[in-house]
Amino acid sequence: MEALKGVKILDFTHVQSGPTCTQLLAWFGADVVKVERPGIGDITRGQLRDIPDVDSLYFTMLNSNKRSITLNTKNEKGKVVLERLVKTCDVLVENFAPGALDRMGFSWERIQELNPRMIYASVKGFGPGPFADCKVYENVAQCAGGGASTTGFLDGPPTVTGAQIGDTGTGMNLAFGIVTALFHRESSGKGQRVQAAMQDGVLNLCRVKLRDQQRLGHGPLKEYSQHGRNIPFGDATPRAGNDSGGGQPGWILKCKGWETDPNAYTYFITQAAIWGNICDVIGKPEWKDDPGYATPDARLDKLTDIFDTIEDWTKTKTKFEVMEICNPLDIPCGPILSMKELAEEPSLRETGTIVEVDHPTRGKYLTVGNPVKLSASPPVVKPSPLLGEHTEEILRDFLGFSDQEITEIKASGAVGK
Ligand code: CAO
Repeated sequence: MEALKGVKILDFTHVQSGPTCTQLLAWFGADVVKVERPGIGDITRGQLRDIPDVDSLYFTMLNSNKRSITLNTKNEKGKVVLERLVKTCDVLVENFAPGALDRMGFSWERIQELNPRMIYASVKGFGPGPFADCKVYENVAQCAGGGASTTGFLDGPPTVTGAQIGDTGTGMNLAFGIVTALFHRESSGKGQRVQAAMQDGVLNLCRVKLRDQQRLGHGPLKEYSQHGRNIPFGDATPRAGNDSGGGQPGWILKCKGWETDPNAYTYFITQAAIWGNICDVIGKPEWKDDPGYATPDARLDKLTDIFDTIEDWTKTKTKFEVMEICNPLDIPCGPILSMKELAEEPSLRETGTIVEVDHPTRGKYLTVGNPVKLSASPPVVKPSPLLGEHTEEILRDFLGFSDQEITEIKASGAVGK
């Protein structure tokens, strides 16, 4: 049984952040109706295309399990259809530039008048404040949310990460807010406004860096390798390379084959509780009782040398051999897995974390499945809709327009390919 069966979502989202949210709700079984501009649709349909005239992977990987209706919401008949959608649905999700929905004539006040049970959910780049009116994409959010200033190496520029923490991260926050508001509506009978800003989402994911910002006021951050290298701290949380960010020092180390394979590396954590196991495995049993190495505090100023010594050992093993040897000894470590390795990993296919989908015009492709697993409601990932694929059935069956009305709507140009 699909957990969100019966929940109707008016999906006014585009690009990545909003579509991530509504795709998650669709995977959980909500009926997601994606409203797209006739002729154009979500801009990502045509971006980064790998096959001519076929919806891009960018689009298909963000819009599975949805239905698509084309609708020009600036056309008078289009506004009538949008009004019916607002009255029919439980949730409206949008991530337009600030003010776009108001400019269409659908302010929060109007939406409440039309449907007091409506949950109106938005992603914006920034919350209220100096940048509230700005348009924002992923990397802007990473930079404005503290991700970039704390990512990269000390002697390099601020760096963004390939993980879409601004877009997908915020989309997930919004989905959580929507489900919470739906839960609240059960007792209150009323909808509410749900807002998630990308800057807020990134900053939330960077909380350990805000932690370190405050700790800086009380002395150097001793677990940062910068400290061991006697480089003074400035007044803001620095970039920490591959330092672990937690209380247990870690670093990325070369493994066998690193000279030719860019991903022949492992992440290795020198967890205090198993220090003795690490000393044995790397052939340094004398470090176990040496006062200069025996305690975490004593090791802090030698971390670079310690990781160099561990690396002398990891370089003799493949990243998988390191894992096989270290795991039984409870030494936390992890291979650096390439996208190729992840795409081919059978266990991720078995759990549905990566799925193969058959698309009517593209054929088979890989996409991510739901990263959240519900025991009673396992999701089935279906292909994304073609532009306007469900226009007719949504007008007729979902919104209840008569044949005559549908003819008039079509004649007005409000819908169409
Ligand atoms: N019918 C008629 N008009 C429509 C329509 C439809 N079905 N769908 C959208 N439009 C109109 C909007 O009303 C808007 O018109 P106005 O500017 O006249 O109000 C116009 O299309 C463009 O919308 P937009 O400003 O949202 O799109 P953009 O490409 O210029 O900006 C983006 C894209 C992502 C920068 C912006 O939407 C934004 O900042 N969104 C919030 C933050 C966000 O989600 N960013 C993440 C995106 S993923 O990296």
